Amino acid sequence: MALRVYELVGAGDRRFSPYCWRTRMALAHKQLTADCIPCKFTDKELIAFSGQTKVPVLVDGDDVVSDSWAIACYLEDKYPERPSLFGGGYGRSLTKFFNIWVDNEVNSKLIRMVVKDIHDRVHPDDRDYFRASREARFQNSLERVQAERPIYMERLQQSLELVRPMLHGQPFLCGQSPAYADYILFGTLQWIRCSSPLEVLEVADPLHAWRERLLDAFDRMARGHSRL
Ligand SMILES: N[C@@H](CCC(=O)N[C@@H](CS)C(=O)NCC(=O)O)C(=O)O
Repeated sequence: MALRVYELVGAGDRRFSPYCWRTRMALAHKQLTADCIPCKFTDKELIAFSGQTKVPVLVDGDDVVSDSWAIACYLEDKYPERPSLFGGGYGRSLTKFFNIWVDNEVNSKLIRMVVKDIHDRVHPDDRDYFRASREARFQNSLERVQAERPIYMERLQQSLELVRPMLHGQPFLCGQSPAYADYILFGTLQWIRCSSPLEVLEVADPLHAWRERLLDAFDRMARGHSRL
C-alpha cells in the first residue's frame, strides 16, 4: 500500500514547513514514494486520526506516525535494507542531539526573523489563526517581532558558525554523502527559502554551496520549490 504524508500547504500550493521538508528528504533518501496530502494549519480534522495537531504525519499501512524525528526513526527501523539515515546507533543518538539543537538554536531564531513573511504566505484561510497563535506565543505583533530581525540575524550567524567547520574537507555534514543530519538543517533553510525573500547565506558561505548540493539531490526535488 502506498505511503501517505500529510504536509503543510500555504498560499499557491507553497510547501515551507521545515519538519515536512525533513520527512520529504528522509523518504527520498530511503527511496520511498508517498502520496502527499496537503493540509492547512486549520485542517485539524484531517489529521485528528493521528491523535495530535501537527504535521508531518506519516501513514504506512496500519502505522500512523507523527513528528518528523519519530518518522525518521520509524523509516530507519521499518526499512533497514534501504540506505541508512543515521549510519547506526551512535549516529542515531548524535543526530537526535543535532535535531534538538537545530530546533532550539536555529529554528527559534529564524521564526522571529520571518514570522510576518510566513503570515503573508500561509493559505488565506489560515491567516487569522496564524496571526493569533503566533502573536500569543511571542506576546507581540508579528510586525514588531520581525522588526527585530537584525538582532536575530546576528544570533543566527553565531549558531551557524558552529556548523560551518563540519564542511571543511567534506561536502555534507554526514561526510561524503548526505544523511538525516543534513536534512534537519536543510529543512530549516527550505523553510526560509520558501517563505521569505530574506537570504541568510552569502554566496561565499560553505553552507550556501552545501545547500546547493542538497537542492540538486534526488533529481533536484527541492529545487522545484522555488525561492521567492
Ligand atoms: N516537533 C514536530 C513539530 C511539527 C510542527 O510544529 N509542525 C507545524 C508545521 S511547520 C504545525 O503543524 N503546526 C500546527 C499549528 O501551529 O497549529 C516535528 O518535528 O514534526
